[in-house]
Amino acid sequence: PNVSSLRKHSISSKDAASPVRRVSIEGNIAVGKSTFAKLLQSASPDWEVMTEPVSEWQNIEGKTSKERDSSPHATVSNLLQMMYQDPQRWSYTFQTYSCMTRLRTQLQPPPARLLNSKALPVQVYERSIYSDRYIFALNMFELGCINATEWMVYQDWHSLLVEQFGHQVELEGIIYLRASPQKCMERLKLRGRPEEKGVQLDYLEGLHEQHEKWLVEKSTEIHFKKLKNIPVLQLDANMEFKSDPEAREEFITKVTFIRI
Ligand code: DCP
Repeated sequence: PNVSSLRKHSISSKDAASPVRRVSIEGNIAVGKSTFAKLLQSASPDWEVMTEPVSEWQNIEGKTSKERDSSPHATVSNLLQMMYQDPQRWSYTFQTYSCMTRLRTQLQPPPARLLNSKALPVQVYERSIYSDRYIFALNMFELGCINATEWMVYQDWHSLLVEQFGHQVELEGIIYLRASPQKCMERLKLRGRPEEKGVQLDYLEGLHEQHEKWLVEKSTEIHFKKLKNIPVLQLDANMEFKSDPEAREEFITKVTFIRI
């Protein structure tokens, strides 16, 4: 799949019922998804980024007013940290919560500005409920951090959610930011998120393999027919697109091309 197949696809599959197109940015930890998403947003007013709800995973407390009333001093948990510190104990819980909060975020209606746009508005997701399952949860299962029963339960509720809500967050394309695990490790160290201090290169290598199997080799067993046919635009994210204006320009050109 290349840029032209993504373009062809987006023309033919424009869903008249949906006022916006949705595209997800996928890639390894710290590859630069947020930077790239901001770049897209600044390049065109018709692109709106929905960021990943990482802060919710770092900061969990009772959400409903009833819960707050019953325990005003509820402790705040950092589930991201708990998962990295004790993956066997917390991976299932983390994967449940990250997928649920992502879906909740992505189900929010697009802003009016986007709906009123005369051009073709695009909502850009940082990751998707599909990478939650086919990259992270699957990887944790294969590493033995999610056991067979947890994996069965995860897949069961994930499939139900996709059946019920999938059409509301349906993707027209995926942008795969592809970089070597070594490059991601450099960027991860540079950004220094405290919870990720213990992340080792072999973990990033495992996640890289999962991305390759899903988006390049297409050998991951995917359970949703529509997802199998989604076009993928691959970008070489080893380039320093944050600091190099030429690399930035090249990325934008490739992505805007798919909108014609
Ligand atoms: N994570 C996870 N399981 C998921 C989703 C995310 O374990 N299903 C973890 C990986 C990271 C953190 O959550 O430690 C944030 O995930 P991302 O890689 O999506 O976000 P980044 O901030 O690393 O992206 P980037 O630097 O590319 O913008």
